[in-house]
Amino acid sequence: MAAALAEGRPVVALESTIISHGMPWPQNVETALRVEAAVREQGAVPATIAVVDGRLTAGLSGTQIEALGRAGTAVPKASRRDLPLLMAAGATGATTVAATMFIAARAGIRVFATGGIGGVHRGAERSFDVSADLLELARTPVAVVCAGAKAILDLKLTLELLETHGVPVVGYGTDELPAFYSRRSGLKLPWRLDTPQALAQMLHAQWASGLGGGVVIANPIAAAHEIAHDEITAHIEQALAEAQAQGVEGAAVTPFLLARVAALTGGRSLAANIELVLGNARLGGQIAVALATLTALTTLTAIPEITALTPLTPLTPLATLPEAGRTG
Ligand code: PSU
Ligand code: MN
Repeated sequence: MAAALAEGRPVVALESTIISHGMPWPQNVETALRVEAAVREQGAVPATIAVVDGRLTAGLSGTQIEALGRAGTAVPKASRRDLPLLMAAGATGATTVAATMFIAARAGIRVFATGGIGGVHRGAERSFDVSADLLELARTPVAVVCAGAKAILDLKLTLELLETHGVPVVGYGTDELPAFYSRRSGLKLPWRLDTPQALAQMLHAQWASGLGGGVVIANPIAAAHEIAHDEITAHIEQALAEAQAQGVEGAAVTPFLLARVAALTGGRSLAANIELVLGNARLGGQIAVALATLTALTTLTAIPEITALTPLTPLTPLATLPEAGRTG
């Protein structure tokens, strides 16, 4: 993994909360290994990320992935705020999107594939429960390929907060924000791109110009694996009601809701979850490969000013890309 990065080869980061908290054993380990294989099939190198014995680690071994998966929720969920404590204690933690982005960026990895991101929770105007994933997206230069976010969240407010923080949310082959199990949420996205090359070009423009920050690449679940919006909504409403009745708060909210929705939908939701993560891993691999080709022409960090973008003339300006279109 380190050699791949040093040589400028494409690398895709993968998170570990999805392994220990997002899926049951043994499907979690099977999926994590299949996701790594899916990245490799696209010609990129996978780097599963976690805190292992206090070390921020990008590129877990198969044995380390297996250990995280077997331990399940006994491994603490690690978001950004937990990293210094785990490091100081020499402890192990399963990294969320926020913590995975931070470690990926430190390792020089720009593309990260996962299932769904955290966001603004329903009722956040009272609870203030807003995932650290959104603020990490505002500050850390990593593109997160996901199937949108689960409708356990307030997806409209999630988009509003990302807009406030200047985080691009780009639909891959879609005009709408996907809602994890469902291809559609009814929420229009401002931008849509239809090829990994166009996505790579957009990422390159963002980082070469000094804009910095993250990007959400929203890749809808394949139609064959989708669970209809109406079907999932009833289960989500029930899970939310249970969380409220039981007074679930803080970092426990997301795992509680994920587990309840999974239980209420039965095995179907797990199958859909696995398929969408695999789809995101494939797209992440393709984007990383395209981005490595572009960045080989120039270096991201060596370009402090927008005027320095002129060396990029071999690239077609984004606005004129035929597959790129403003949708909203
Ligand atoms: N949403 C999912 N599956 C997940 C998560 C979110 O559909 O596994 C995990 C991710 O690791 C994400 C985290 O970063 O939950 C968000 O937790 P919180 O809302 O506490 O920030
Ligand atoms: Mn939260």
